[in-house]
Amino acid sequence: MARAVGPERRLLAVYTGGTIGMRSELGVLVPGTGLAAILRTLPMFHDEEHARARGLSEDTLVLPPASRNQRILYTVLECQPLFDSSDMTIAEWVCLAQTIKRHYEQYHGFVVIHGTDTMAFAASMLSFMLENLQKTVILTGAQVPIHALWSDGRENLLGALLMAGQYVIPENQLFRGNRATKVDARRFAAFCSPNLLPLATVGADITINRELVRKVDGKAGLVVHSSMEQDVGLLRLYPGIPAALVRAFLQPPLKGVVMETFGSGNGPTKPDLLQELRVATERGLVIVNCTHCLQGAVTTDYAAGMAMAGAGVISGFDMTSEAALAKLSYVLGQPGLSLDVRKELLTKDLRGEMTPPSVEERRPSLQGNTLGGGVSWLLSLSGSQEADALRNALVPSLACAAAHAGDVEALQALVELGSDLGLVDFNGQTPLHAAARGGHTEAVTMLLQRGVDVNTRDTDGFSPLLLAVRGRHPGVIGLLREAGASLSTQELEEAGTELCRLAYRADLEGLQVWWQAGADLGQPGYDGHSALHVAEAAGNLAVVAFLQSLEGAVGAQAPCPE
Ligand code: ASN
Repeated sequence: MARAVGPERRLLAVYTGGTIGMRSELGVLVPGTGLAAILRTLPMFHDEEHARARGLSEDTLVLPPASRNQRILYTVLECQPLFDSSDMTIAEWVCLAQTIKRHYEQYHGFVVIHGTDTMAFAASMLSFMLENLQKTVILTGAQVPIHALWSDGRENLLGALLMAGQYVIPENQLFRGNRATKVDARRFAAFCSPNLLPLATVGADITINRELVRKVDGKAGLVVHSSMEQDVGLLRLYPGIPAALVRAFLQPPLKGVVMETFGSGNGPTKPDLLQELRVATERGLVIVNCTHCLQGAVTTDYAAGMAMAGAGVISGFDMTSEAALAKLSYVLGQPGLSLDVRKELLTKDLRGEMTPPSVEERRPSLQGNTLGGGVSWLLSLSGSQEADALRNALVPSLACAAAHAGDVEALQALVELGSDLGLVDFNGQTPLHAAARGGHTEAVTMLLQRGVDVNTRDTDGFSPLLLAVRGRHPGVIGLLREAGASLSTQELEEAGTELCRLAYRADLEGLQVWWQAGADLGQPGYDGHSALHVAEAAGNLAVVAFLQSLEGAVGAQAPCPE
């Protein structure tokens, strides 16, 4: 950020509509043409004497001197048609970005005069469309028309022209545009920037918050990204929202959704709702989680927040919904990127729109062990082809190691990286096998919530359920059975001999986990004897009692939970 030098600063004021230039027609406000003509009559906006003495052309206005040796000259470019900003869409904002590009070399800075209702969306969209911006672009508007006796329009527009003329701030507003949101329909202080301090405050003096102003990269030229995805939407959750309604909203052609959740990114944990989210994200729909609170960020502090992440929803951290929608539109509109790279871009700060927690803050446990270090390192790789190939090769083994260690944070980090947790490692095992073998209920829950295949077999034909039985993990067995896991015919047939061995050793716990997993405890061993025969012969009375207590004695199977 630097103070602009030179005796004359030329600005382009692009007038798109909004209350600032509106007129009353049949008792309602409608967009009004001829803003430049109104400004020409107001001495604070035009120094007619100076314009004449300087021989300025008809379309050029000049402000009275703001500082001793500098004049701000500006031209109003009136768009056709003019809009109440409620009618603006991505297409109009693309035109706006292209207008700025067309006039970029001619002017020192730009003021966009826009309706306030959707100004936060406009500012966010422009922040993504305009890459390597090296000139100031300020959006301004008003709550009351500029020609009214008592209007905020004069102060706002004058402030914007002075800021854009005197400072080089490659940002969109005195608030950073992609951090602002409209919070009042009537008051003059209509906007706030809940998660970032203002870039500048205007009082008797203009005070610039220098550390917050993004640095200009002097070499790179302006790039306008016009291919913004239009099939993006915004869904606000409310208590009791039906899964069917969410399903209806998430249908194609929608490609990206900003989902406004409660508090720190929490949502209902109803299985049917989570299932709809999971189905949609697995289909390739990108969902970004933003809090509907004005201030604060999305976290996974609560199970209700973790459930969102588990369903494949990406954290929007402290982004406003407006910024998140614009970012989605930008990231999904970029041609030729894989879905994983798009998702990764969404978690990164691209234009100062969010404050992602540092890797250390996000995954404190990752730093203390080799596994976490590996995941952090993977996260830091950028999206080159080599990096992607390396990542794809390492992810399945790392995911299995994380699952076996019950390290849900590492698994979550891999999910944020866009990893598929259903992939198999060199043993043909999935993370679910590893978590089941390790007896980690939290990891198993997380994997099941992500919809991994519960009956997948490894290269030896073993299912996660069999590994949980062998590891004697009743908690995991319960979760797997609830999710529809069952032992295969081969696993059941082979169980007979094992059951007899357990009965001979009076290993009641071992028999119980087989029963819990749905095995037929009457299954004979290799010599045709059942576990009950063996227990009776060995005089293991507790085992005999247990086997007989099962409904219909042996031959009964544990009921599969609904
Ligand atoms: N409806 C108006 C608009 O957004 C509101 C305003 O500018 N104050 O265009």
